[in-house]
Amino acid sequence: MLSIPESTIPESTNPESTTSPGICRICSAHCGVLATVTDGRLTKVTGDPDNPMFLGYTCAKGRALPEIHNNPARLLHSQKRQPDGTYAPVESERAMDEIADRLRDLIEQHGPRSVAMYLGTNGLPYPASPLMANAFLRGIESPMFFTANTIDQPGKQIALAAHGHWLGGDINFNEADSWMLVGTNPIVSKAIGIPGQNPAQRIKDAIGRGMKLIVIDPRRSQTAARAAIHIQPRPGEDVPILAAMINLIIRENLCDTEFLEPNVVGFDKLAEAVSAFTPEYVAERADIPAQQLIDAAHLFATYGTRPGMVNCGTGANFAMHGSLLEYLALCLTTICGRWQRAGEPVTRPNTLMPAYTAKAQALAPYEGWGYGEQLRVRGLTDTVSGMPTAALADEILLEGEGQVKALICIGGNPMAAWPDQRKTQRAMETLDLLVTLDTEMSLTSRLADYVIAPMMQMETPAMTQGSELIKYYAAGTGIPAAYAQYAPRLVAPPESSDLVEEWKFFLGLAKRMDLTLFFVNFFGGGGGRYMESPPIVLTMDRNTDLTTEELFAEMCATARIPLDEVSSHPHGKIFDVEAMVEDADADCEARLDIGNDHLLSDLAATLAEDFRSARNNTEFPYRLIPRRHANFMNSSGTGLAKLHRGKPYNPAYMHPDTIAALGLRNGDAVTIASPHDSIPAVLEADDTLRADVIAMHHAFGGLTTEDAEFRSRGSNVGRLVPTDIEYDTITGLPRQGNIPVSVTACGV
Ligand SMILES: Nc1nc2c(c(=O)[nH]1)N[C@H]1C(S)=C(S)[C@@H](COP(=O)(O)OP(=O)(O)OC[C@H]3O[C@@H](n4cnc5c(=O)[nH]c(N)nc54)[C@H](O)[C@@H]3O)O[C@H]1N2
Ligand SMILES: Nc1nc2c(c(=O)[nH]1)N[C@H]1C(S)=C(S)[C@@H](COP(=O)(O)OP(=O)(O)OC[C@H]3O[C@@H](n4cnc5c(=O)[nH]c(N)nc54)[C@H](O)[C@@H]3O)O[C@H]1N2
Ligand code: SF4
Ligand SMILES: [Mo]
Repeated sequence: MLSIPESTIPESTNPESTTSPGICRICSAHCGVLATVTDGRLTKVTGDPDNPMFLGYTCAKGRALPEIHNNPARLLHSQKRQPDGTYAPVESERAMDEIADRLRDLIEQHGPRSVAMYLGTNGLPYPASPLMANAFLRGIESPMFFTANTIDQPGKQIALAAHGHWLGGDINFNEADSWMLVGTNPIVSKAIGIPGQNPAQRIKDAIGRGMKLIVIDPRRSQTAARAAIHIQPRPGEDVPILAAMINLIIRENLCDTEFLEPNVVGFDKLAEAVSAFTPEYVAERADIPAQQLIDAAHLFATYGTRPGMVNCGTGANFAMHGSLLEYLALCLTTICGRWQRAGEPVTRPNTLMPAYTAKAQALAPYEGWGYGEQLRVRGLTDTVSGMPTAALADEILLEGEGQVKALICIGGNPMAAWPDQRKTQRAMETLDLLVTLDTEMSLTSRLADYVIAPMMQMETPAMTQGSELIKYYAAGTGIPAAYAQYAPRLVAPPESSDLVEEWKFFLGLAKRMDLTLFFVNFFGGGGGRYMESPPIVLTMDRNTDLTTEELFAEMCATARIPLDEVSSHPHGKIFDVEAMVEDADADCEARLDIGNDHLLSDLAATLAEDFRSARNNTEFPYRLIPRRHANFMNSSGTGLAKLHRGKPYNPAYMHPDTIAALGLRNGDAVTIASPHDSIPAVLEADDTLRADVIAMHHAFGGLTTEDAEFRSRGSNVGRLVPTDIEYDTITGLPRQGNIPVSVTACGV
């Protein structure tokens, strides 16, 4: 039975203004907010003081939701490219007719593999959208489902597959005495390590309680500024640093042997593999004091009565050895026994996800890569982290059997965010059919045949299930409490608009193509991640007629707390769930593996790297590293004055002494060149950086022909990144960080 009624926009006694609780889903924190609708328009979004999880917290992005909704650049009608290259509105039902026809033709001529899909970050706000998109692709029997995950931190799932999962789950940050963060800045990103629900407050509380934080970052980031130990290394040296810490902890017998003995295999292999990573060797490589490395290892291994975990972020993952890095982070966590144990509370007990019994035991490693669909380039395959997105442009450009001819992009922006922007643009222009689902004429939409205009956040029902489930992708993510919120539609789409909900677009295509779809809850794609409970499968065909609210109710049919119970607490609720980690099964033989041969042989290979001559690269003397912008979610929002505050570009941040040594000045225009390509940029002094490093936000800039507009659009960092020279051989993730670059005045 349906528990959630189809929501109608609230009628208020005061017709002018209504304020209701809602959920911002711009990022995975999913803050509970208060949304004010005045005369049918979203006019104000603020924090919700009555939300027990967020206690009034929001960030600048969430508070800009009215400007995002009412943005004059927002598409109110789907668009179709005309023969002369301009765009004209097309009725959404008609667009579906035409797209279904073209897909049918392409599949008939070239087979189902010719149709690919790419899911970007704006799948997250609409929980049914990625799942229906994936069901559609399976419906046409194409294996070509790609997501932003494989240009993000795919090593997290690879590492979990190689190491196994601890079924007792994560330690609770809010109770821990120490924590280590490697190349992540959760105070800004709300993504990893420090819980994303108001991370600045969480870390303040934690430090007040006595927590000691170790942060490894070439920049004194907002998070590093709060660290007890901030290691500020050369970028790209995180693998040696973690190996050295493991080495020290093993040599000094600081491991949790009681935990290791019954739960873990591979210890001797790990000990052998890290043995060459002495503090002195790594200190020289990473250009850090050896004593600081030793102090950090000691702090992590011995400080406090409830010591914490280690989590890595994008900065560290982009440096080519992401899978190995994430594996070493799990190994370090495991040798110190940093998992929740029998008799302790379950940190992430699930609320809109199914209840389960957490057990103090291992789930054995499983096959993580090298199976399934083979790509036609670089020997890459499908993996537990999904198909390698960095190879999709090649699959579009490479002629022959299996060539991709049609691409559907959902809430993603390849032209802004994929590596090798020039190749990406060639690929987008080569496609027979490019469809984007986007709220504006994004860079990618400007190359599309059809742009489908979707409803936006507050025009659709919302729930926190998606924020909960990210814990299955990685340690240190997800909601650390039995918290959930549901919010109905809060505002009607603008008058005379023609907007579709994305999942209905895919069901609409399927109906026209007479497909029966199997909608699988929880995971839209990407294979064999572990979950305790079986997913829900819904069969959908041309007779299916569901509201989004009904679909949400189906998706939550196995929730620990029923959706109607959750929805009866409009400000969200932390439920009283007594979930404790139970003892291991008596017959459990599964073990975590810290001696994976494949990954440890990669570690041996890093020893052979000639770091001294790489350091003395006079042609490309600096290293370009990534960092997130507090006011934008990747490319989203960069055009909004309220968010860019007069600076619509992404500066090249550089240490003031380095700028001066180059004879340049703050604000100068420069050319940043990598061995692959170059971009223009504007220099900005930033003394939080190492002197040999430049930091830039990604996903800015125009098309490849629009470099002259760099002061109004910014510059595309992905342009500097080749996809096929240096990459993680398992996931295909290219070296998107630690990029060797030169900086020269460009006199604009
Ligand atoms: N060089 C470099 N490259 C990187 C990174 C880096 O740090 N450096 N980071 C990588 C990472 S971690 C990621 S996740 C990827 C991101 O890659 P993508 O997800 O492909 O990029 P986004 O810019 O997040 O794309 C978001 C798109 O969604 C649209 N949008 C906004 N709101 C809505 C909405 O409500 N509905 C719909 N349908 N669309 C909407 C925006 O207009 C935009 O076009 O980039 C990766 N690329
Ligand atoms: N405001 C905001 N929030 C976001 C996003 C956004 O665009 N804006 N994007 C979202 C997305 S898609 C993701 S994936 C997450 C990412 O979340 P995070 O991984 O936390 O990303 P960043 O905030 O860029 O933090 C990366 C840090 O790594 C450091 N770093 C760079 N190179 C290296 C290196 O080689 N080694 C080490 N140790 N550190 C290095 C950088 O200086 C930076 O401080 O954030 C999400 N949240
Ligand atoms: S932290 Fe994320 S979810 Fe919260 S208001 Fe900001 S963008 Fe929205
Ligand atoms: Mo990401």
